[in-house]
Amino acid sequence: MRGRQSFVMVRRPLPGGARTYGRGMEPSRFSPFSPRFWRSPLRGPWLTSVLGVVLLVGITVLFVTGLLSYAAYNPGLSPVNDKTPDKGVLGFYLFAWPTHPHWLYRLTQGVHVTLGITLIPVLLAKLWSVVPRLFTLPPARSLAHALERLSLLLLVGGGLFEFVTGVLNVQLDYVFPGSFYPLHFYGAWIFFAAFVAHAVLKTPAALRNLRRMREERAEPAEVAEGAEPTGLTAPDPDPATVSRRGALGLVGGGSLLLFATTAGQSSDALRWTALFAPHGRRDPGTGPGGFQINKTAAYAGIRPAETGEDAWRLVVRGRGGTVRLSRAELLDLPLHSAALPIACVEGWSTSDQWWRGVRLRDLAALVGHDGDPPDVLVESLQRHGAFRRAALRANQVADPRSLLALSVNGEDLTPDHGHPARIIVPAAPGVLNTKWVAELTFGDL
Ligand SMILES: Nc1nc2c(c(=O)[nH]1)N[C@H]1C(S)=C(S)[C@@H](COP(=O)(O)O)O[C@H]1N2
Ligand SMILES: [Mo]
Repeated sequence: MRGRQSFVMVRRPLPGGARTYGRGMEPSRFSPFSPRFWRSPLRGPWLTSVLGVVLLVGITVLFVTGLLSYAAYNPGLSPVNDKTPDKGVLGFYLFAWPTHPHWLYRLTQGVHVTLGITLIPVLLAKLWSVVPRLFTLPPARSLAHALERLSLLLLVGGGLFEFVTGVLNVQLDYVFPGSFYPLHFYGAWIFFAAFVAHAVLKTPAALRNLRRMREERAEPAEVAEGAEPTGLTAPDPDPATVSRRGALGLVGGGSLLLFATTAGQSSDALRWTALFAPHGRRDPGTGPGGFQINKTAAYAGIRPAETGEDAWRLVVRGRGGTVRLSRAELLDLPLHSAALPIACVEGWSTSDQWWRGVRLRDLAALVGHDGDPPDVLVESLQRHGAFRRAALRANQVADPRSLLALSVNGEDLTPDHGHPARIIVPAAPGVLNTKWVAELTFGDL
């Protein structure tokens, strides 16, 4: 492959348009496996290094916030919460999700989704910048090279898979019924393993490129000239139509635009700006219940007949026995208020709403769990769907702000927000805030 080397190293046309490679060795410029097929003068170590360093930081944050989100679901607590029962050692880091600060999940998941969407242009530009390398022939020169190619496949495939599953889940409302969690979770580990291997191999060179650029105040093109041959720089470039800095500006501008049309999903006041956020345009109505709704009562199949004062009874079970309470009886128990947000795995969240209801720990005490309340299994009136049941951990039950809420912002819960009663727990993902609650079982999960 002597000829191929020279394509990579020599990019300047010689006088008279002659090039240094021999005529007979020129691969076709119509084959993507030929370096001559890739003609953009923008490609080069500089562009790839800048994008790579941005992704190094960004994807690490995505991975950490993703693992936090997984932990926040309490998957280790009960099979009811666990969408990935075969996780094995991948659950090694699971911990009891705290209830402080009360906006914790709002922050971590808002960052996860908004950052993920913001990084899409950077990811695509990075792939574009290295695409000639993805086509290099032969596929494997040695075992080590074969392994490198395999890790690249997992890196590119895994990266695209994680971004696509994440965006689809957020945009299309559970296109993978029940299977999003395992897909996105196992995919994340495969992707991140390949990402770490890649970062260890490439970060030193990327940082070297950027440092040279700064120290020598060199132009991007000169950095490309001086850098080791990477197979990134077009041997036979077309004339430039935009500078490398200009191209970077376009990518950054795209990211900024996505950020500006996504970030508003974490604020009630700015939600109208969140054009790319899910439920951004679903009108939750006005008044006390006029904040973001995920699934409506109609969607969940809740019939008005089963939520009326005569029909509905809350069943509370514990080691001391079982009690059944009407809504009127619940309203006669000591009521407490808590200002807490709804924060969904999809990234959107509401500002704090004023919930009022019975403390979960008081309900535990009613059925024989005084002092030190245990875990609780919450079951909804809803008959189908992944979110009709959820388990809460003892620390969540014990928090005085954890309520079986009966009203919000000064009025009875609306049907869509969970009337006759719903769970609200500080710092927890929305999915644990079960609506249309029918039964609570303390202890014995
Ligand atoms: N029974 C039941 N409770 C549920 C859900 C559901 O689908 N069914 N969705 C959960 C999810 S994913 C979220 S984000 C919150 C949304 O609450 P909201 O619609 O009142 O904003 O409710 C949670 N409680
Ligand atoms: Mo949610």
